[in-house]
Amino acid sequence: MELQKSIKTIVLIELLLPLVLFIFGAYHGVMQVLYQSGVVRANSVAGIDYYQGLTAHGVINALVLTTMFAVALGYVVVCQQLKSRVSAAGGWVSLGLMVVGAVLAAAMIFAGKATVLYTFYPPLMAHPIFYIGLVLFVVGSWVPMWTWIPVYMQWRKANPGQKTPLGVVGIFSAFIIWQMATLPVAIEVLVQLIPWSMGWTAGVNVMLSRTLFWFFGHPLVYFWLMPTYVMYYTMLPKLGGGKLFSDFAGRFSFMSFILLSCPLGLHHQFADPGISTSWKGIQGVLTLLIVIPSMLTAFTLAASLEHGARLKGGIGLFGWWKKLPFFNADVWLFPYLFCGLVIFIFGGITGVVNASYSMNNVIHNTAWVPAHFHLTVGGPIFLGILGGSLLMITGLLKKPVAAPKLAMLVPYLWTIGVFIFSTGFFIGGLRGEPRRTNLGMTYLNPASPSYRPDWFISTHLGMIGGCIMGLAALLYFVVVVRSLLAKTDASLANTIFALPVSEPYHDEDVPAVRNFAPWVVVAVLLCAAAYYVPIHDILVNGSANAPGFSPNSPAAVDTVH
Ligand code: HAS
Repeated sequence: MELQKSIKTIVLIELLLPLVLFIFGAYHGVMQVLYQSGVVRANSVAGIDYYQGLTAHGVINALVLTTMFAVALGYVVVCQQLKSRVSAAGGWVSLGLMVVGAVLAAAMIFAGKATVLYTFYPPLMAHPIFYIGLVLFVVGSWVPMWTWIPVYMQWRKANPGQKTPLGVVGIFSAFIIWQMATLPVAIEVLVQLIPWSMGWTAGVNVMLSRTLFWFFGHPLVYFWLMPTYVMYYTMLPKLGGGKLFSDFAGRFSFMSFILLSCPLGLHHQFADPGISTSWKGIQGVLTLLIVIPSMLTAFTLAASLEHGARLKGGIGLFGWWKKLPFFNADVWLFPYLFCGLVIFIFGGITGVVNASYSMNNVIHNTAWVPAHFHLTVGGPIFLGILGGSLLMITGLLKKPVAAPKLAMLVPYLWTIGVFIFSTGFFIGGLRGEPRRTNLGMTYLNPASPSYRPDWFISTHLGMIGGCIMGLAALLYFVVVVRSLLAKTDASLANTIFALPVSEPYHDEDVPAVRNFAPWVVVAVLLCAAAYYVPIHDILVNGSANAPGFSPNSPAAVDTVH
């Protein structure tokens, strides 16, 4: 069924607007590696200083692009797979709130009044409008699921006994995680940060806000991951010429993420004071458990790809790989998903290193951490967003993908870039290179007493990789703009746009993964169990409330009004 007209317009705005913002996000990414390597030795370029640029890079790429894509994909999957219409009014309200929120937050960042990085931890203080923008953005992103639920309930009534389509399970799992995750950060922003930035409270309990942030921050990464996992499970096997090896594996992975995404944010706080080591240890173990759905995904997708390749005549233990459509421009989407998987192998392994309490001591707050997350959010998720956006934009506008060969090369170029970038950052991290630091001004400045020539190679590797990633992003924009300018394809105009959906090879029917409710209940209980004591300890043992700071000065600021 064709997407209803208004929802089509909403989805297109949700895909195109963040891509426009991404031009700034990508530019500031390239600027980061230039500052880091000392190629640019300055505090600011074109009136935007280092930390402002880093904040824009993180907020645009990690918060706005990812969330709007999740909502857009959610609309298309829910409407297509449930063959239903959804509330257009809800869609406009959601879009309006997200756009106003994103614009307010971006305006504060570019005005230099919200230089607080994407984690906005206090005591760094932003202008209240930045926090209000974030609140509007998040509330806007809540609305779509509330409008999808009645549609889903009607579908269940009309289709008794039928399994919910797998893509819908993935989208609902993502947004359930999002609802659960955003409650603690809503408390942080509404109760702590807005009153503090307004000057109504003298200080803020930094430990509490960091803990509330990471209660949100880790499930956030799985919210980023889920739309790409939906594409992996529902589209990739078909693009590879085969079927999804196990339908149950997909459902179980999605449901496990609901269960395990939230109660483990303390692994970002292993180095924080005020939280007992036992609770850090417990959440560390839970973190290792969340590797299970991803390993299950790895084996299931590998088996699905093998199935497709063997159907096409692939033989031998490894010979079947040759039959996958790596360089077939007709299936240009395949490399976006496949390269993401290859990158994620390394993102996953380094995640396990991070989660290991003792090894975390070596890498925490070093360049290792951005190396890890560019192999996760900057790898599979980002490539999924690029590929998925191009597919939906051209599909909904009934236009051909201009330059499909170029479109196909983008993910390979990005992969080369991100591997070089991360190799440099991993090596640097192990040598103590700090993250979030304008190294060119001090450590890589031969005139400085802090000069560290041993960081030259790692930062320059990062710079080369970052520039290749910038080039890949540029080529992607060439494809998008050329596709937008292309004429509507007459043959496409008469066909209904639909996302590819893989059939299952094993279509198991396991009652445990048919219903969300038990998973949500256990997830809420697990969160309560994992956070009750740490938050209680922070509140009871207390810490002096901190005044606000800006990253450029050691002196406290009253407000940034
Ligand atoms: Fe992470 C820090 C632990 C996954 C993102 N992570 C971050 C930060 C971000 C981030 C943004 O425990 C920095 C936050 C900040 O600013 O401070 N992370 C993990 C673990 C996992 C993990 C255990 N992270 C992610 C994902 C992210 C993400 C996903 C984004 C979406 N991470 C940590 C920890 C820290 C951290 C600590 C704090 C560090 C510190 O000290 O600050 C796991 O979920 C990973 C499981 C994944 C796998 C990989 C499965 C592989 C697959 C591919 C299969 C390939 C196939 C193709 C089939 C086990 C599915 C075959 C092809 C062939 C060629 C063979």
